[in-house]
Amino acid sequence: MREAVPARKGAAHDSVSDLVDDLLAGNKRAAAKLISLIEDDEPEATDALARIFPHTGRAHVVGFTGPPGVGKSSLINRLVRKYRSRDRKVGVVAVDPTSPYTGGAVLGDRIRMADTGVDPGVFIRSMATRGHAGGLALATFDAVRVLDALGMDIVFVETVGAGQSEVEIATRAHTTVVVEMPMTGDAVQTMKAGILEIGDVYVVNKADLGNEDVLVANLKFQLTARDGWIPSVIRTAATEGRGIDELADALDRHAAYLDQTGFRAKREVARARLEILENAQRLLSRRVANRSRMGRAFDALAEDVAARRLDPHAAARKLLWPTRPREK
Ligand SMILES: Nc1nc2c(ncn2[C@@H]2O[C@H](COP(=O)(O)OP(=O)(O)OP(=O)(O)O)[C@@H](O)[C@H]2O)c(=O)[nH]1
Ligand SMILES: [Mg+2]
Repeated sequence: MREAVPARKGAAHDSVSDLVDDLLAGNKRAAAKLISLIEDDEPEATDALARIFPHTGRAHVVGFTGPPGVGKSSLINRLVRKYRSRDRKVGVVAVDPTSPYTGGAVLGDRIRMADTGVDPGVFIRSMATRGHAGGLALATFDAVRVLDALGMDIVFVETVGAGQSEVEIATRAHTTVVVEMPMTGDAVQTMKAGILEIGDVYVVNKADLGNEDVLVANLKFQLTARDGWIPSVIRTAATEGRGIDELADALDRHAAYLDQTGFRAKREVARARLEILENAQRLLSRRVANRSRMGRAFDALAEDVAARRLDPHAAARKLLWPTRPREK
């Protein structure tokens, strides 16, 4: 048993470094394997991410958010082709919806987004959201880092417009694209609170359905500068390929703006803060989980609490810091 440990470690070590070498050489299979390790929260993923980290930071990371069915995947599909025609390498990380009853929709998504998958300059991957201990955002942006290290020039991240994901994406991407579609009536009122503050580029998709002028005008009227940048408002019809050139131009303009003004570096620092905290929380929760599995010490604490000898807060402190019971 004791001999098996270093042998296993050695093997894992070699395979991780091979995987990282392959990734840095532009091997898409290595990227797929690494993302699976991240998805499964395997310890090798942490090792691999540490090794690839110095080789990241080059890709322009663009987050897409917006209500379900608004056309995010369709737009990304078009953009992938557009950027390939501009000779840029493109990565896509799509976050699947968690709802168990959307299996069909997820499959449809994969099929639509996969038709560019044979090109070596394109890498598209859906991430499962179920049960990742480090939180979805952490896993997603670790996958983005893999695609960055793979040599992709631009990486699109598609999230579902639910919960905290819009805000999360805006704090992590270099450029945030908010996708909306025209509706009858006062469309702006149906937009989620806070959505006007997070976008760098607003897309009014499904312009082919008409009535888009009201939404465009409302957006232009309400949007204010973010980091000195007045958000662009672009009309598109993803299914027809309309407005895709303008959208790609807006993304490139925003990337150039961030570079020239130093805001890209500032956003990197803001993201680093979040990632440090998230990783710290993850380490801590792992530590808690390990301690609670330690058996007798944990049982004793539980008995002390049940018998009112110790309150749960003090017991938690003891669990985390057995030798420093007073520490908060
Ligand atoms: N008429 C019209 N339909 C569109 C347009 N863009 C997308 N669609 C359709 O809208 C539906 C949803 O498109 P998706 O690209 O899957 O939308 P999504 O935002 O990625 O959806 P989720 O990932 O499920 O949130 C599909 O049936 C598309 O064909 C458009 O510009 N015009
Ligand atoms: Mg989609």
